[in-house]
Amino acid sequence: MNILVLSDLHIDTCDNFGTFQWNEMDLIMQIEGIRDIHSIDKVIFNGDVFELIKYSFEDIQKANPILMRYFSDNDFIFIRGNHDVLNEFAVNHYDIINSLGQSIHIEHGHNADWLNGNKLGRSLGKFGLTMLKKLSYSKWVMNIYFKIVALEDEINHIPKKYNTIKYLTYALKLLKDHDVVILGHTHKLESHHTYYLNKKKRYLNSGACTLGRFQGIIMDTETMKYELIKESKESINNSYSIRYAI
Ligand SMILES: [Mn+2]
Repeated sequence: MNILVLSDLHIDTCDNFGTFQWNEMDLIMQIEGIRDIHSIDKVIFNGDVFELIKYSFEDIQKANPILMRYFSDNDFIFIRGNHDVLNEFAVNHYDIINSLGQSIHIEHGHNADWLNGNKLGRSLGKFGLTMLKKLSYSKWVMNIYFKIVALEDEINHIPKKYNTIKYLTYALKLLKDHDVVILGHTHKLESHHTYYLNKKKRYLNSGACTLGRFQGIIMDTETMKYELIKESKESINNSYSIRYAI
């Protein structure tokens, strides 16, 4: 079986504060193109598909009607991330066992963080947001908030923000019971091979599809052969024009 794993789209209402920055049709065409070329049997969305911390699901639906229709018309798997824990249609993880008995474990990966991984951390985060919403009528409070967010972005910029060793350590723990572990969450597309418990093990991260990027993983679950996909808006536009020219 060929799988395509995508994560961290953070689909928003396409206002100025979001990071999705995709045109619905462009994204659909990109996914469909890959499904076609690589004969993908299953598309798995590995968490943080929706930005439900900043926006309501209803507003996101209204802003992206074609994409929502596309999701509901297809037999896709949705895994829960820390930004879309409220997604009712999502599962906490997805596991595949191939004909050789090898196992692939896919989860978003936020359980490696203290703040995201426990209920207290999540409710603290929610409390902050509720307060912010209450204060959002005040322009100067919002101005200060955006300054803090910008500053924090500068200081804790990805990948510095995510100490990726932490996720590697978390993946190694999961690799005791699995042959392949695929996480998302760090927005850093990567792959590591190691021999562990006398077996070849692989940790992959599906990266992100925010800010016009398109990153993900294609894997043949029988041979465990995989490919990392990394495209920018520009390269995608070029490949569209090539496709159209033909
Ligand atoms: Mn996340």
